[in-house]
Amino acid sequence: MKFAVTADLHLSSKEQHPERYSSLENILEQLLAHDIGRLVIAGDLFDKSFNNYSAFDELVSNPRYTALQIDVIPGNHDITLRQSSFVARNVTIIEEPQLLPLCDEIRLLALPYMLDKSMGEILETFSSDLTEPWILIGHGNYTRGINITNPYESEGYMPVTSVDIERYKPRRVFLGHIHAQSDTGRIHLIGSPCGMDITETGRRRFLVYDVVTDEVAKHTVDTDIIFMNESLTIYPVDDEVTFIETQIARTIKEWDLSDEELQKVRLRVKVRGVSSDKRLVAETIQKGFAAVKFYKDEEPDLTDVDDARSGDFLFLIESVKQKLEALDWQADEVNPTKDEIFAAALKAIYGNGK
Ligand SMILES: [Mn+2]
Repeated sequence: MKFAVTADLHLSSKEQHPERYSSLENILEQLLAHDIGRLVIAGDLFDKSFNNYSAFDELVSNPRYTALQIDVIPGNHDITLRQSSFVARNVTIIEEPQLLPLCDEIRLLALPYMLDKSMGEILETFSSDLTEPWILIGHGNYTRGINITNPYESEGYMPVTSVDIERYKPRRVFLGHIHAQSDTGRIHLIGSPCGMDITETGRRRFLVYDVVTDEVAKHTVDTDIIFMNESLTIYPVDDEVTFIETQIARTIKEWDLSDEELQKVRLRVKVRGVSSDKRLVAETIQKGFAAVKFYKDEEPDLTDVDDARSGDFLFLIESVKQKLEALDWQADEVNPTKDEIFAAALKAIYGNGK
C-alpha cells in the first residue's frame, strides 16, 4: 500500500500563479499513472492571502481524479480550512489531530498546524496510542540536526524535535512548512512541489511512501517553471571571458536538466569579485546563458564587482583560494559561504592595490 505526500503548494488565484495549479495537476496525473490512490497534503495547500477554493475544488472534482483520496492537513497559511468549504467528495480536511488507519496495524498521525503549540505537546496527548509502527505527518519545523530556514515564512512554529522523535519513535516523519527538500534518516522535509519564487530553486518533487516496505520514493514534479539562482566569482585573470565561460559551463552541467527543462528555467545571476572589464563579463554571462531565460528579464547583477586597479595580485589570490579550499568550513545563517569569504578577500586585496 502506497500513498503520496506533498505540501506547501500555496495556491492563490489561478490567474496569478497558474504554475502552482499545474504542479498539483501533474502530481495527480502521476498518481494515476502509478496507480496510487491517496495523496496527503501536509499544510499550506492555500496561501494565506487567498480564500477562494473553487479552482482547487474544480480540479480535484475532475472525473479523472474522483477515485483519488485527498487528505488535506491545514498549515499556518490555511489554518481555518474546514470540510464544509469544499464541494469535492474526494477531499478530506483533517481539522483536528487524528490517527488514521493505513494497513496492517500501521497508522498515520496527521497533525494540522495549531497556533502556539509544539508537535511534542500533541504527541504527548496521543502517547498511549502511539504503538509502533506509526507515521507522523505534520506542518512545522524540525529542530536540531537539520538547520534550514524557509525565507518564505518569517516565523516557524509547531516544531517537532529530535527528542520527540526519540521518545515516540515514529517510523517516518513527513513535514510540510520548510519549502526546501531534505531527507535525513527518517525525517523528510517534503518541500514545495513548485518553486514559489527565485529562492526555491531546481527540480521539485513529491514523495511516495510504501507503507509495507517502508520505502520513500522521490518523484520529480513536471513544473512549468524551474527557478535557478546562481553566483559566479570573477577576478582579474589573464582571460576573464574564458574564466567566466568555464564557470557557466560547469553551472549548467551541474543543473543536469533536459533540453525541455532548460526552457523552463528562470535564472538569476549574481557576480562577486573584481574585474578589469565588467561590461565584457556581463556580456559573457548573457551569451553563456543564452539557452535560458533570465528571471523577470533581470540583467546579471554585477553591483558587487569592484573595478580592478593596477597591480598583479594573482599570486596572492591563488594562495587565498587554496587556503579556503582546504578549510573545513560550514556556512549557515550566521557564517558566510566560502564564495562570500573569497569575494571579501578579493575586495580587501584590490581595495588596497592603489
Ligand atoms: Mn507553512
